[in-house]
Amino acid sequence: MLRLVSVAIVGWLVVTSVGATQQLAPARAPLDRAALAARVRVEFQHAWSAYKRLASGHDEVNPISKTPHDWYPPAVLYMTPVDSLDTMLMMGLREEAAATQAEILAGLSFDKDVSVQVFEVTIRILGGLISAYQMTGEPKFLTLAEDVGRRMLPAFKTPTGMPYRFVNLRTGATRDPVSNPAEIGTLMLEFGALSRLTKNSVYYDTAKKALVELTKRRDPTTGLLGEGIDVTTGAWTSTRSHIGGRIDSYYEYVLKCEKLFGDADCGVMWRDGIAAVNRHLADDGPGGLWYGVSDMRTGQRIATTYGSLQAFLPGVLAYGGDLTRAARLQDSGLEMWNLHGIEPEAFDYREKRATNPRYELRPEIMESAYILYHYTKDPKYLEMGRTFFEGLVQHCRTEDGYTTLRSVVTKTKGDRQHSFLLAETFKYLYLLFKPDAVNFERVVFNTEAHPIRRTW
Ligand code: DMJ
Repeated sequence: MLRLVSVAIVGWLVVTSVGATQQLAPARAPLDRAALAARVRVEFQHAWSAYKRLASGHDEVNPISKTPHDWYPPAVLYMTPVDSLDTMLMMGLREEAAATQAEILAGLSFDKDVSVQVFEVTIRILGGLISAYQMTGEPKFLTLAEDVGRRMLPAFKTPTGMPYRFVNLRTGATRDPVSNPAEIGTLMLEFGALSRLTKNSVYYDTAKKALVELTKRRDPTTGLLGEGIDVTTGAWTSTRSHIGGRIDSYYEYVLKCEKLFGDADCGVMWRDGIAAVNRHLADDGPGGLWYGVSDMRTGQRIATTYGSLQAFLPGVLAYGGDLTRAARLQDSGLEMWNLHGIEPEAFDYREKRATNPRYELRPEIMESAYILYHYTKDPKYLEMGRTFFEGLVQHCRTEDGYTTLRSVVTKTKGDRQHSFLLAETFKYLYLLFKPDAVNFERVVFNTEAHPIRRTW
């Protein structure tokens, strides 16, 4: 039987169990949710003002070199403004929101001879515009959303109906047939909502066909997806299966597609898919619950790697009703975070070692804390949120906004303030401390944290 002994020393809390000594953890001030929400809001403004000062009119800012960054130069898609607007509205930053709305409506146009990544433009731009339309009631946002949605449709003209990765916004020319489940399966919420809002079913039907065709190609024995597939032949190009980048948000979207549209096919895809994941990818041992990498054909484990992208899964498990696995996996994520005071991109959970030491300002672990707190009201998730927020501020804040880390071990800084820092990372932290800023039951967040309301 485990006996716990708790000793409070001035400024420190020592918790030991017989036979195991845990690390000394600094005692913390009582958690003040309103004060934390206010601090998150101030840090969001710090990041936004750096973007405005150094990169206004561009996609993102490089905060160390103090230069702008555009994804598809010379075109600009206003990634940061579009990604940030609904966060500003939720935070009650009225002046910033009004100016950002005016800037987007005056400057954003999709008539550009550039080849763009369908997935990224869908989750950031199309998702952001749909949220902006629903939150402001401004019809020009819907016009822009429909314009970009229509320009992406040629990507789906393949023998399988699964889209190319890139499409030219002006000419419709496509490229990069080797795609992956995340890029094929993370379009349904935005395209589906666009159909509902414009009453034109083409977007819903096109994204759904891609999702169905992808799902049909799951391994018939294991039920797993690989991480690479050729959209022209339907053949898998990589049979590595996991819940990280290139596959992750497929699972998120089949669940959310059922929640947002009541689509029963998506519900079946979710239940079958997550059952296969729990069976073949979950790694439940003395070191806790993790999800690793297996071969989709055999289910055999080929790597014991988790990471900052995988940290979305506790939230999605909780959203799907599996609070037990969700809570255990989030505890594992916290352990990964605590090793260096901030989480790595990839982590070998058997060796307890960062295998890719970067930190990209990712939000997934905060998002999971937010969703778990919503369902459980367990204050431990508020404490986790405080840990994540403080680590972010301590290691990634710069004079000019926030930057990535090249290494969570050495804390060497990178040079990019990704737009999802403003769309997601600060939004989920804010909502964790101030949940009434949004009605959780009335919206479904897309994978870039843009809330979509079921108005149909
Ligand atoms: C975001 O663009 C989205 O959350 C996507 O699903 C994964 N990558 C980033 C954040 O990490």
